[in-house]
Amino acid sequence: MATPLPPRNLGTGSPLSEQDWQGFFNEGYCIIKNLLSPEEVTENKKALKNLIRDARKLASTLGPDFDGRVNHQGSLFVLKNNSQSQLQRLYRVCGCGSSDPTLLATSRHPKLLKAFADVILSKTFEHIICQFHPKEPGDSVSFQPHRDVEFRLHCDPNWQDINGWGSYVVAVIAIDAAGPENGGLQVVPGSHHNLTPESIVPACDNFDPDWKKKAISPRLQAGDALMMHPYLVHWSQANTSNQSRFSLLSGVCSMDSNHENYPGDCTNEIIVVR
Ligand SMILES: O=C(O)CCC(=O)C(=O)O
Repeated sequence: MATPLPPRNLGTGSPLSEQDWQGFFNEGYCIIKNLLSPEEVTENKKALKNLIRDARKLASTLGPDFDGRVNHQGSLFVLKNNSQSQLQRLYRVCGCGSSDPTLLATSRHPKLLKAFADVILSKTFEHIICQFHPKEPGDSVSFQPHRDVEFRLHCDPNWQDINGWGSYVVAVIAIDAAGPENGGLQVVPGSHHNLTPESIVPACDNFDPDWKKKAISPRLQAGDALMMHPYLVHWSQANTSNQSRFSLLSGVCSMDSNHENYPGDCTNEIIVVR
């Protein structure tokens, strides 16, 4: 039996084809090819390198073996130091749009906002995630299998799937090309079906061996964005290549789904797509 789909009312001006849009609901993800131009990719790469430079300076003030979170420049840096107070690992920078206007603008790229409206089924939504994941060669950063809704529920136990179709979407914007060799995302198509926030159990504690067989690692070119349904099981392994995998994550939710403040000054803004 075909999976039911919501009515598509906001496709005008969206970069998603009908097939992409249906893929988001049927498979749990879709890809926007060339969301960013090569010039935009270069500009964002520069901004992210500056952010790493800032993280290095910050790390030097935090002391030996620091391992934790620090608010800085309106963003939340999550990092680990070595015994010489040097940055050993930058896990992520939450709310990174507060540190750099280019990153904020990219996370709210006009084409992306149209795509968000198209899959979140509303022109009004809340921007809660603007996050940098550096995944540098040898940094050992990996992500266990999870569904993003687990994090939404962790941040906000009163989180609600207001629109009944997930009410959250994240776009993983590739600033570097990504694939399995540099710690790219692995997704399990179709793993998002027949779930509600109430029925969610952590995917890593309830790992279905079939997921490993079904998982695919979509290859992204720099400038592409992968949009994910919040109930889709996904994970990523450490980057064992010699190529970085910089990603900028932008996530939005339906109005009234979220009741919490997210890290970073630039988050929790209400966006209205014109
Ligand atoms: O970018 C990655 O490698 C994983 C990101 C992820 O799974 C997430 O933020 O939910």
